[in-house]
Amino acid sequence: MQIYKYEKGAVICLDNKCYSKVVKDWDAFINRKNLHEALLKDLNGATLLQDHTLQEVTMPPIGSQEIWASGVTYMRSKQARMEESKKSGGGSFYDLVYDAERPELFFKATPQRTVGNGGTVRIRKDSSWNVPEPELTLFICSEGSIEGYTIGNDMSSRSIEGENPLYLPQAKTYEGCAALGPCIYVPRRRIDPNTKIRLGIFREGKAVFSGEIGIDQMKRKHTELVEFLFKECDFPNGCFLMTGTGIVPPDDFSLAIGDEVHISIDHIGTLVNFVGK
Ligand code: DO4
Ligand code: MG
Repeated sequence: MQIYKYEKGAVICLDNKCYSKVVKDWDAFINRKNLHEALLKDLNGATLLQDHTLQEVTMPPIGSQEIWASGVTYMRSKQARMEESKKSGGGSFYDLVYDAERPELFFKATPQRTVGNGGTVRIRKDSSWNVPEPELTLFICSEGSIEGYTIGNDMSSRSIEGENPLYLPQAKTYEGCAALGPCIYVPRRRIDPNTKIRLGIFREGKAVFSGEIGIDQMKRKHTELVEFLFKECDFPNGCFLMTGTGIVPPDDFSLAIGDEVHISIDHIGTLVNFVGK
């Protein structure tokens, strides 16, 4: 089952049928334990849509929640960070965190800094090396259970992060630094471990990079990340947690203004964003 956010509420899609439901409070709508069962009950009061064009859904499926992120959860990410911070002497931190009990978790974005499908993500003006990071993103309810999944783009400055690992918050958090969408996928059980994430970057209509990774390549369990995130933080309306990237373009690649970033994850769909100033 997928839920999309639009101006008046939610579009709930199940078995190729889509229903619209007026929702006054998105936070309360998604922040429910056993969300899948709750949504099935919600279908009773919903209107069946005859004609739906979900490509037009552009609102990120977020209310007032914080977005957090995990890092260095895939081997490819560990290698890329070690390489980019070699000169600054920061390379070994990434090696250590990959194997440590405590995962790397960082605050990524507020809803205001986040765009939806079709929105414009930004690269920092003081950054020379920029990449999108395509990440499976968990929606966790206030009680700490994983209730859904969406697609996240953890836009990142590799030049700032590589200069000094202490600059991570500046490399990761700025206006237009995150995209979420197009919907929240709410399966009956946890997401299929064979799920694939795909990234395509297009410049003037031509593909300039493409990559793919399976979520089964992740070093850590989703529940392990959530357990650490919830240790000393409360999230009254739930929260989103990006689970890290396993796709990193080669070191000579940097995003340019006008690029189109397409991130697809099985069962969820495709999140398309444009890179702007
Ligand atoms: O440690 C730096 C950030 C790592 C990250 O965002 C990732 O692995 O996805
Ligand atoms: Mg990331």
